[in-house]
Amino acid sequence: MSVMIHGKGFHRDQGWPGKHNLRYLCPPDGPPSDLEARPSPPFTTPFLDPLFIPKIKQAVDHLTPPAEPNDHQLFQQFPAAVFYELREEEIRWRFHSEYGETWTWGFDGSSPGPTFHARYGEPVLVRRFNELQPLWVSHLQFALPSTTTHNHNGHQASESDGDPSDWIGTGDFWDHHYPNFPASHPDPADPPNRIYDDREKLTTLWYHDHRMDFSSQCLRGPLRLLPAV
Ligand SMILES: [Cu+2]
Repeated sequence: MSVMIHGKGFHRDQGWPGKHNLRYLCPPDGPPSDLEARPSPPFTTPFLDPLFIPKIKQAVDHLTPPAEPNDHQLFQQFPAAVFYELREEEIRWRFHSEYGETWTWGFDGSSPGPTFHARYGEPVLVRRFNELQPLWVSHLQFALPSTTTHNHNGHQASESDGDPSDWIGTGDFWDHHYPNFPASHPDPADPPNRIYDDREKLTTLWYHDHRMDFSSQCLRGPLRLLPAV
């Protein structure tokens, strides 16, 4: 069979980008003999589906129980007044119209999860609930339903950073304090003063599961940092 892949001008049976790199894959049980004939994940036609645009995450009025300021190293310095609840769930999802529906994990019912819009100078607190099915009940047998979420490249204290060993199990929640301040360094002429460099400001970040030995198991989503208003 010879199928033109849209926009690329090459054929499935004539090779595809990265095909020869398959020999470098080292699955723990050894590479399947038909890896090249039946690559995993299977082919999809690029640019066939409209891009999935995650919902914009909406804040909640308050958290119950409230966040504990003393649990966060930077809370006094950057008190959060905007609160979010984020839920990790097992969901049915279709990643591409050429695939069937499959079980996966998502944040707030989608994969990737919702987009957070945050602003510099506006610290937020995200309460993340692990509502995944317990081990052996979950449909995903290759992942562990104990999770920790890292806001990639965000400047946050260690307890909010999604440390690989800070995982929580089904039914628990974890509070992440995101101070949303730009990178800075002490002013050499006046050390208590800090110098901010606009070139160090981040704009689009992503958050993802960060559990030790199971990093980035299905759970991910975008976060946009917008200029201060
Ligand atoms: Cu990361």
